Formats: sequence, structure tokens, C-alpha cells
Amino acid sequence: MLVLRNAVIVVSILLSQQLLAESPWHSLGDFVRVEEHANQVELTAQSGKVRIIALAPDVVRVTYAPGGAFAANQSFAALPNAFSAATQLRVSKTDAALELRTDQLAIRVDKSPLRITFLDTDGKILSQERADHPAVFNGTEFRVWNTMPDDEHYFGLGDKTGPLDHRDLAFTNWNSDMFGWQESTDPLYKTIPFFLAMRRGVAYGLFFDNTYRSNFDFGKEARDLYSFGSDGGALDYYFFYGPGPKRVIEQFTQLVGRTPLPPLFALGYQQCRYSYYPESQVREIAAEFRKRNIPADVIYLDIDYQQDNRPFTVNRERFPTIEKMVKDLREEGFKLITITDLHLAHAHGYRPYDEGSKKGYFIKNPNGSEYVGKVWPGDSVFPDFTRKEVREWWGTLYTDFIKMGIRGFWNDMNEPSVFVPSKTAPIDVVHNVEGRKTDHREIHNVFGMQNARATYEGMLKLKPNLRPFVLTRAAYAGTQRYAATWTGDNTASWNHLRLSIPQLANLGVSGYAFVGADIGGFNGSPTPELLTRWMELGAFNPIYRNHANKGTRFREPWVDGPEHERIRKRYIETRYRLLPYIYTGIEESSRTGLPLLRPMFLEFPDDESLATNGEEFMFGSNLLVAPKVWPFTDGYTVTLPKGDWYDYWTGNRVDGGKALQVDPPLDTLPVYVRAGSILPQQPLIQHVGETPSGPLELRVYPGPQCGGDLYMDDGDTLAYQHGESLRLHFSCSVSPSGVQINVAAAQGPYQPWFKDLQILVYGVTVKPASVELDGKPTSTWSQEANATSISGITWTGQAHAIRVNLSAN
Ligand code: MIG
Repeated sequence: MLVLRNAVIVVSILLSQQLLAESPWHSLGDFVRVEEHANQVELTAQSGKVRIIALAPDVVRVTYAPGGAFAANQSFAALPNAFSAATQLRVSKTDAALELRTDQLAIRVDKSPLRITFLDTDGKILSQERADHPAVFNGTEFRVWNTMPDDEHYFGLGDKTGPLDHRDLAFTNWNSDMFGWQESTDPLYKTIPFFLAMRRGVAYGLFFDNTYRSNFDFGKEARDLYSFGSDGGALDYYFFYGPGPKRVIEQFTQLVGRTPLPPLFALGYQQCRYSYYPESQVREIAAEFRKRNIPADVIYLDIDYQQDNRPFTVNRERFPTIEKMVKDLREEGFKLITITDLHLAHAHGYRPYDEGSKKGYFIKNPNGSEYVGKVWPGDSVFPDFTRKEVREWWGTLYTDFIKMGIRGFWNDMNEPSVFVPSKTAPIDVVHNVEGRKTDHREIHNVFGMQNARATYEGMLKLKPNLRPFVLTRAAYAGTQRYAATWTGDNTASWNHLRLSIPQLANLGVSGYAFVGADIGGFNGSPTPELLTRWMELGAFNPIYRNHANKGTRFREPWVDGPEHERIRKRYIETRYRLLPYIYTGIEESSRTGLPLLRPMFLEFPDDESLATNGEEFMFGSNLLVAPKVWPFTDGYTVTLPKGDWYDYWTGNRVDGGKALQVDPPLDTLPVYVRAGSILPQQPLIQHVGETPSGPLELRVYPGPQCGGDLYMDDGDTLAYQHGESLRLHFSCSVSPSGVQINVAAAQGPYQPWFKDLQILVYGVTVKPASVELDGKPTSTWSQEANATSISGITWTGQAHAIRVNLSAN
């Protein structure tokens, strides 16, 4: 055995020396010939092939076969029939190049050496390989370079930290449990090898569908080139042309999938800690929320509820009557989510081990034995989630917990994390992708994704009419199909509050719409002020979850005295009042892939002053959030895009198109509403199971293209997939004589909780002459300082027209 291994080493040293002598990196050389098929061409070069497929007029896939044979492996991210409409690809030839055209894009392939340029239909270059830098290959490795214009910016790449714009930086993708990560830590927990490039309002995207250890370099190696490459797997990428950045995200998520509509409770306030136990403490925490009338929907149980850290067990000393606890808390409107890590104790007599071992479901060492690594339960084994049969079995492990009424599962440690210096399983452990043997080099970065998938599909199977809620830490592109995610073990510091914004925004650009950061910072203890500011910010994050490490100060909303509690409560209440808007936003995400939390450039691509702004963000398309991100400044500037804005808290008009100086007191997070928005809001509730009492409130902020939407359904089941939903569209128009608001007739049969509407028209500072409802004068209105408030509008599903007449006519 030893002799054989030595012989292999000697041979490979000889081989690599020989390759080195000939410079092992080589390009495909010159173009030789082209074969045309309907929407694709296959190019043969001197030493390999390239296939270019037009999937849509603005989506092109490029695949390389350096040895001449294309890899047949099924992608973990790309959905098989994402683009079904036939796309035309017209091919023309000159002496020096081939030109391929769709209705929206041109691709030029220079012949010597073979290199690719993407252009718009006017011939303007979007992205280009340089003649002196063609794609190169070396054994299993390869790299691609593109020119990097001075004024181009790069976003996406999942949970990468640092500035919003990745320009001048380089990143590695290798999912890693980075406890205590800081601003410069890389890699982190996720691999989403997709970036969006923006240059003067024009965007394109590039998804490098490769699960091996990969890296992206945006000008670190060379000032005017960016590049990407990998240690193995195929050179297979997709190019998406905007020209707007929203279109790029829509098409990327068309390819890799979107966040399915989550249960409404998951948008409520979530309280977590490592760990709440025993049972009595969980009950106390829940009772405290209700007693203090602080709305909340979710409490998490972290690893200490388990017996000896073994997934799918319950420590009965700590949780003697967990079933009753879950039920009682249910009645109080709390949903329980439990952590279930993927590492199973390597222990006979522990059912998940016995079952899985008997069936051979665990990852193997190269010699066929079970791979055993130390994690929380001690010696542990790892189900091979790349196999369907294993995923289905994993799903069955949730049976008792689902029966108990646990409403969601938290898949942590799924990079996978192992307590060894490399932080993970050896790269030669064996996976079995539906009968195809491969090793951890290929699977590592998709392991967490397949774990989350198994949990999601398992939940669906056990409760076929209920929307699953899964929270995962590790991810690959497309994991949003199965689970929400958070940014792992951040720190209780101002810098981490600040960093959470670009990090969540870049996750959104990467197709991940349902994301959050541990509010307050996981590691360490936030000062009361920091926690309060972060609780304010969290109300405008897609996931609003307060979480803390062991040994840190408690951080439930009330722990810092009445003044802090009052402020934190007010922001949690704001979150609940805004739920109709937020839910409508996440429903949009589920259809379009556009995230809830959006970097400024996504809404205002033409405004260069916002191109790399990572301190402000849009929450949905109408709210601009501009938190204080430094503790030491007295005041700071908010860049308001052109146009009119309204202060969300006061309703006062604010001029856009300039930098605004603000110095918000502790109880204020600056939030602005874009003029032309209609925001639906609801009366305060303590959890989403409570029926709001009172009218649906429409806050009208007159301005250009004035409108708004409301989406509603039961918030919990899949009945919406069979049409059980309600859509309302609102619009408004302004003229010198007044403001007209239209509520369109309801679409869909779902019966909402509200019976009437209340409309607040901001920007009206003088008392109107009259108000009309459906053409008739009405008297149920009043004038406030900066808004007209109209009530008594009975809602029957019919359209309504409301007129605020500023002058008598
Ligand atoms: O090794 O389950 O990121 O949120 O509280 C630590 C305990 C394991 C890491 C997660 C964190 C969680 C903690 N986990």
C-alpha cells in the first residue's frame, strides 16, 4: 500500500515537473471551427471546445471543455427548465471573429486566440476577455479574466463582508464556520459565485456555476482586470444582461430559483439565545413579552434542549414536558423553532445513527468506512445529503417534532463544521450523488444547501399543506429555494451593525431575499445604546431575530430599563404595523427574486452618487432607511435620491437630490418614504395569529407614478397556490385642484380581516374644501397638521375613488 502510494507520488511529481517545464497553464488556442444548432453554437479550438447557448435574449450560458468532452454533471443550482421559450441565435462570420446575436445581446468570439466579448445590440462592450489574457487551464484548475473599467462596481457573492462594492478586493468560496469573523474574514459560511456588475447605470451579471473551491478577484491581482477561477469542476458560467440591475437579479433567480412565500410569522419578531433552558425559562421569556405587550412570534431552542447535543433528542431533565410547553406557547401565539444540526452522534443505541448506519447513509472515508468527525455530540457522522434517499430519510427524523407542533427548524453547522484545524471534513471523503461517486472537493460548498433541502422537503412531506420554515447557515447559489439564512456569528459592535447592511444587501443581490443578521451581535455584549439602535435597524431587515452567544448579557427588549424598552418596543410595533407592506414585499420576492432589503443602486441605478452607498438601503421599493452606523459622530449625512421624500415618522415633506444632515436621537432611526408611494399598514397586534381590529390603513404619499399594492392570504398554508389570495392595487394622482386616490377592485377570493379602510393623505397642509367618496361628498374626514385623514370607507371588494378637493369647484 505504502509502496503504491509512493509510486503515485513519484509519478505525479515527474508529471508536474514536466508540465511546469512547458508552462502548465494553457489556453484553448485558436478557434478552428463552429457547429450551429438552434440556440447554441459549439466552437472547436486547438485544444478544447466551448459551447455558447442563448437561454433567453438576455441570458447566455458559456461552457468550456478543455479536453474536448463536456462534463455531464447536473447542476445543484440551475433549475433544469428555467428558460423554456425558444431563443434565436444568429451567427455571422468575419475573418477574425464570429458574431452571435440575440434580440438583446451580441457575443463576439475572436478567433486568435479564442476569446469572448459581450456587447449590447449597439455594439457597446459590456464585458470582454483580453487578447493577452484568454481563459487558461492547468490540470483541474482554470481561470478567466475580463477587463475591469475604472468606473465599474461589483456586487453580490453572497455573505462576503467589507464594503458594498467588491472592487479592489478578492474572495475565496469555501464554506467555513467562522466563529468571531471580522470585517476582513474570508471565506465565510456561503458560496454564491454570482456577481452583478454596474457601470453608469448599466448592469450585467455573471454566475459561475462551480461548487469547488473557487475565487474571485476584482482588481487585487491586476488593476484593470477582474478574474475568477476554481480548483476543479467545469468552467461553466451564465451571463445576464440588464440593462437595469433588477432585470439581472430577476433572470439570475429565474435560473436558480427564488424564496418561496414564507409563513407570515417568520416576518414577525423572533427571539433567540444560545440557549434558553430549562423549560421554565422559555415560558418566562414568552410570558414577559405578553405581559409587557411587546409583540413577538418566535422563540428558538438552541442546542441545549437536546440530550448530550444529539440532534432529534430532548433533554428531559431540562424539558420534562416539552410537548405541553410547545402547545401552551402556541396558545399564546408563539411558534417554536428548534435547532437540528446535521452531525449525528456516532453512537450505537442512538436511533438516527443506528438507522442511518444500517442503510449506509453516512459520508464515507476513501476506504469505505464511515467518516467520523468531532462536533457538538462528540464523535459524529454526517448524512450524505447529496442522495435523495438520504434526504428523504433525514426528513422522517422530524416526525415527532412536527407532531409536537414545532413550526420551523434551524440547520446550523452545515458547512459542515468539524472541530479540527481545517474546520471541516477531509476533502477526500466520499459522497454519492445519486450513484455518482465524488469527493468533498465537489460537494463541500453544496453540503449545507442539500441539508437545508432535506429539511425543507421533509417538513413539506410531513405537513403537505403548511409552509416550511428552515433557517440555514451554509448555502450555495439557489439555497433560497429551501431556507432563509443569517450571517452567522457576528459581533456586538458598532462596526458589525454597520457591516450588516452591505452584507445583507449583497445577499439580496445574490438572489437571497430572506436574510438577517443576529440583532445585537452574537459574540460579546452590546451596550444598551448599541442594542437599541440595532433593534431599530432590525425592524427593517427581512428577518428580525435577536440572538446572543452563551455567556453574554441577556438582551431581550426589556433588559436595559424602561427607556430602552420603550424605544425597542416602539420599533417592534412599527414592524408589526408595517407587516402588510412587508408581506407584500416578500411575496414580490417570491415571484421576481428582488430582495426586500435593497442596495440603493438597485432602485436608483442612474444616480452615480449612490452607486456604492452601503450605509443606506431601501426596504422594499418605497422606504429608505439611513441608520446611524458610527457611534462617534454627532451627525451624519443622508443622501436622498432626486425627487420628493417624506419623513416616515412625521409625514413631513423632505427635498431629495441632496445630502441631508441628520443627528437622530436615540429613539429615532431615519426612515424616508418615496413620494408616490401608498403604504398599507395595519393596527397593532401582539403576534400574527391575532386578528387586527380596526381599518386597513393606507398611507398615501403623493408624488409621481403614485401607487402601492397589498397582497394577502392565510399566511400559513399553501392554499395560496390554488388561488386563495387577495391582491389590491392602489394609485393616486395629484393636480392643482386636489389629490385623487383609487382603490382597484379586489383580485382573488381571500377574505381579509379588515372591514373598512382609513386613508391618510400626506403632503396636504391646508384644510381641503371637501372630500368625496365615489363621487359623493363625505364628512368622515379630518385635517391633521400635514395630512388629511379619511375614514368610514367600507370595504366590499369593489373599487373606490376618493377625492381630496383642495379648492371648491
Ligand atoms: O459552535 O448552536 O452560528 O447561532 O447559537 C456554535 C450554538 C454553534 C453557531 C451558530 C449560533 C448558535 C451556536 N452555533
